[in-house]
Order: sequence, then C-alpha cells, then structure tokens
Amino acid sequence: MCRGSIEWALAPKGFPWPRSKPSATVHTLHRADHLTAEALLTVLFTLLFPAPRTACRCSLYTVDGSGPTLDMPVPSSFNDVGQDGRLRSFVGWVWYEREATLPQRWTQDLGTRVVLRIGSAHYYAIVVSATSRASGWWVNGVHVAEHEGGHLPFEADISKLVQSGPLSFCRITIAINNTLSPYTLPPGTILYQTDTSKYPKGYFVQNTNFDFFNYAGLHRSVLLYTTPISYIDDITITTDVDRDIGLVNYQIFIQGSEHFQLEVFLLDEDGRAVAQGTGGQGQLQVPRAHLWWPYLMHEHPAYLYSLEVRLTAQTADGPVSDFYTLPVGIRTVAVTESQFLINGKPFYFHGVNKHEDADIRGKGFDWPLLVKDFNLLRWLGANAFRTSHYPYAEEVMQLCDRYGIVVIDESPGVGIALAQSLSNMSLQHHLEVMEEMVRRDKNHPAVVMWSVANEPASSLKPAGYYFKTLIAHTKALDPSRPVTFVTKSSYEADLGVPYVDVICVNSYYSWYHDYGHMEVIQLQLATQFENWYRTYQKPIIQSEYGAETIAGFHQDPPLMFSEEYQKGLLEQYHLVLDQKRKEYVVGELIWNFADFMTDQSPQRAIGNRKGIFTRQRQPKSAAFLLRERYWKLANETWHHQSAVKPQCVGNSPFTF
Ligand code: GCB
Repeated sequence: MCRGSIEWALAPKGFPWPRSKPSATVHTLHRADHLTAEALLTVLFTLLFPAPRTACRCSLYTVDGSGPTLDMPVPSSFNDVGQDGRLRSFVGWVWYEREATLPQRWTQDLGTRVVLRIGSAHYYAIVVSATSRASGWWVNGVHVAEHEGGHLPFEADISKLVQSGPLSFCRITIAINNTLSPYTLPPGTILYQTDTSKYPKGYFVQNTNFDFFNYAGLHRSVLLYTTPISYIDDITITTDVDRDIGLVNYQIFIQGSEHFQLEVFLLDEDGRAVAQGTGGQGQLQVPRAHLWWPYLMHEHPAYLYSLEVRLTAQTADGPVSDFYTLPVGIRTVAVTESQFLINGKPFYFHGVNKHEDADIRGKGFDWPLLVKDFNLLRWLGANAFRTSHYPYAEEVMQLCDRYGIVVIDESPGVGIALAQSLSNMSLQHHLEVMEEMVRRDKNHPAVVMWSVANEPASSLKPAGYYFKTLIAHTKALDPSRPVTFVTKSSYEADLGVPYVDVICVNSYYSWYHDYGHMEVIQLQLATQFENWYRTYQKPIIQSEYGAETIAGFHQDPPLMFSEEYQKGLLEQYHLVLDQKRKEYVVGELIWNFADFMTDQSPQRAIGNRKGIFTRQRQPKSAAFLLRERYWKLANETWHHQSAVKPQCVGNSPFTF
C-alpha cells in the first residue's frame, strides 16, 4: 500500500450522531437498520494479524499484509470470536479491511459530502482508503484519519477521495493497535522478559492496572453517511426552568458556508411546534414545559422534545439545505452541600456500575444485549448507572434519554497508577479526551455528571495539579454539569477531591479487607462517610461496593464467593446507607451489574464475578434483594403530586 497524493481530512470539530434525514443518507457497513443491498453483500471485515508479536506501533506502510486472515464481524472485539489462543491475547497491529459499493450520487455529485464515521476503534487507529484498482490490486491508498482512544467516535471526510476516480466503490482499511503505554487512557505497560532461560527471545506481556479485559477491535458501528457540502456541524443545548417555563438555549455551528439562515423548531411528543427561533444561537421558551424526569421519579419520566434545525446556506453552486433533529430533555441539575437535585428535587442514585462486556462479542456493541440490559435495569428499579470505566456506545446514551436512566458519564481515565500517568503528557491527552467526550455526550439529558477518572493514584503529589486542571477544563467545556472522579484513597491523603462537586467513593469492606468479617462493615462504612463529610461537606455517593459471587455456590452460614455472602454483605452496607442517606449520602451503585471478563489472575475465576447478574444476564440471589430495596427507595423519592406510586408488581417491569 502506498500513500496517495490526495489531501486528507481529519474529523471536523463537532459531529452530531448521523440520523437519516432528507439531506443526508446513512450507509452502515454492517448494521441492519440502515443497510443498503450492497452493504449486505459483505458483512465481514477481514482481520490480518502478523505472526510475530510486535508491541511497537510499526508503520502501516511497510507492512505487506501477509499473515493469517479471518473473517471478523463488526461491531465486535476480535479476541473471543476465533479458536486461536494467540489472537485472544494478541498485542500489536491488526488490519480490518472491506470494500463498499457507494450509491452513484455519492461519487458523482460534488455537492455531496461523504463521511466515514467510526464509533470506536480500540486503541489506536489509522484509516486508509483507496478507490483505484490496477490489475485487480487496490492502489493509491490515502491516509484519511488517525485516532487515539478506544471509546469515542471519529470521522473522516472522504468526499474528495471517492469523487476523484471512476469507481463507485472504495476499499477501507483500518489498522488498529491495542498497545497501551503509561500515557494512554487507560494506561498500560509492556514488560519485556529478557531472561532467555525462562522466556523465548523478544517475549513480552502487556500489564494494566484496571480490572477488565483489554478487548480490542472495531467495537461500534462503522458508518458511511452524507451531508450537503454546507452542513450543520454541531449543536449545543442547555436547559433551564423558570417557574413553569422551560428554557432551551441553543447554539448551532455550521461548516461550509458563511452565508446561511437557520430556523429552529421545538416539537413536543405529539409533533406540535411549541417554540421556534432563528439564527445560530438563541433561547426557546416553552410555557408549561414537560420536564425530563428520571425513571421512577415521575409518572411520565423521560419526556423528550425534538429540536428541528433547518439550514439554508448559500454556496458557490447555489443554495443548499441541511436538516437535523435532536432529542431534547428540559431539566436542571444542581448540587448543594448535601443533596443532588434534579429539577430542584433531591435525587438519590439507586443503580449500578456496568461494563460493555459479553460472551463472544467482548466489548462489541449489540442491540439485543443492550435492550436486555435496559429491561433488567427497569426490572431492578435502578434509576442510574455509571459508565464504568469509559464512555459507552452512543446508542446506550440514547436509550438512557428515552427511559429516564440517569448517567454518570465516566472517561477512560482508569488505572492511572503510576506517577508517569499523571505527567503533563498524560494530562494533555486526558484534556483532549474530555473534549471529545463532552462534545459527544453534552446534549443527553440523562447525563447529569462527568466522572473524569476511576481510582487514580490521587494521593501522589502530581495528582493535585492534574485533577485541578482536568476538572476545571471539564467545567469550562460544560458549566451545566457537576464533575467528579471516583476515589479509593483515604480522605486525608486524596489530593484531587478538593476539586470535585460530589465525592464518589469505592470501598470493599469485608471483601478486600477483613475478608470474611461482615460484622465490621457497619462501623467501617459509617466511619468512611463521616470522615469524608466532616472534611469536605459535599454530597457523597457510594460509587462501588460488592462481593465476588459464583452463581450457584451456596453456603449458610455465608462464606465468601457464595450467593449468601453477597447478599449478607449488601445488607450490611444498606443498613448504613439508610442512615446516611437521610444526611448527605446521595447514591449507591452496586459493583457490578453483571459478571465480566478480566485478565487472568489467581483472584479471578474466569473474570470478575461481582455481578448481581451473571455474564449471561441471569439473576443471582442478590439481584432480588436489590430489586426489593430499589423499589422501596423509588417509593420514597417519588416527587410528582399524583397519588400513584411506583410499585414493583410481580415480574412486570412496567409499573405505571
Ligand atoms: C474497583 C474498581 C473496579 C474493580 C473492582 C473489583 O475498585 O474500580 O474496576 O473491578 O474494584 O471488583 O475489584
């Protein structure tokens, strides 16, 4: 493959989720919902991996593409779909490749902008595209994009490329490297073993300080979509409430023309326009607004308006129009010394921590799994989750908006254990990741708080400056939401917590400490809360607690790893949470929603088993315990005037 001469473009500054609209078409390379006939012909990418394991980021252009290949579904992690153990633990470059046939209009109408959008490529990706063939070989591959970080989307404008040649199809090659370094997010290290009496020459392993398997590949949708050459590039919405008037502030960013008109309409759920405006920024006022309420807080939770944006732009080739519809939830978020308020009412997070994780597909996005998870969340009476420990797929956030499931949106800042990973170089990258993440998720009403990291080494000296800068930057990007990070440091030593709005603390009493001794939980947990609150007077969330449990293991009296022990441990936590939530504890998130895959270690029996559901989403006994508790909490925090209270009736997840 050689470099072509065509100019390449990086992703533009902002890019809203591509929705089918009169002025745009979406053409996915693998998914059924927007699929065209051509794309159905080939649904598999080819993955090539070189036999010798190379940890370095070798140049794409020197690799001849030799080595084994196999068909690879997208989205999916590549690790668990094959039968070759070397692929499961592979560290280095892999190449995904496929050809796509493009509608003729895309390649011939120079007024069409063709965009390649990659939802997530873990970890480092280089994208090359080619549209010329000679003697059956693709030639003149052009570097179209490069991206670092596995959990956020990136785009490339490939119009010039696909409109330059005679062919109506193109080849897309995505080289992905899953090597982590102390400066990546999450960080990792490569350990070379040089003792040749124990290890073969060149042997190395990749080590991480986070507790989930470093799945890699194209984890989310890869889309081709079009816009006109002048287009709506980004929209920022913030909302407020003044008595019963909903205020929707909008800012719209246009690319491709300086001369344009914008019309904005806000439609209610019945499609009626309730407010309208013009221009690139303004405020829409909605009398008697329906607010966006969390699930189980209101009889009509998750009310979504639609913001329709219509662009008419003047270009050298005449007027063009673009159109975009964005779901909008009107709600407010605020934090006091001891409360977390949504729409001015105290909100108590009773929810879970999750992972993007499942059998075979690893971290690959999967609709049936997602819908099952939301059904389980609603069955459980959970009103919130944290995206531990990285931003989840955009479809997840969309469902949270629709179902009223509140989100603490966490960055991939997990496993920051070394001082090197708190260096300026790491900080710089972390700031950029927060920019990408806020840009992607800022308009989701479900997102009520940003978490910039999980359990960093926040008592190391550089942590003070690191978190002060990171949190200030995140607040500057989005002044409308509180910011936190999740700590496991002691209240005396933590140098980052002075900058958070809400203290999120993880603890594993009678699991990692005093194991087997549930009798100490109440005292230790109460002391933990009291110390943090006395020091900072900020609301506190118990952001993780739990116990490893192998489904089907039973021991009474309870022993560790049995279902009885998990239940017993949870009950001890709940006794203290019930006292402290009357004061300043504003939430509890169980670790974890479901069992998930980790690296192999003597502490892990095929993954982390702290789920209240198995990896296949079957309940352990603790799920029923938690369900009873969450529905009870929901009854207490129900705020609407209506007399109807949520009830957990039988097995029905639908309670109203
Ligand atoms: C934690 C981490 C989480 C782990 C969990 C555990 O504190 O935040 O990533 O999986 O503990 O089970 O050890």
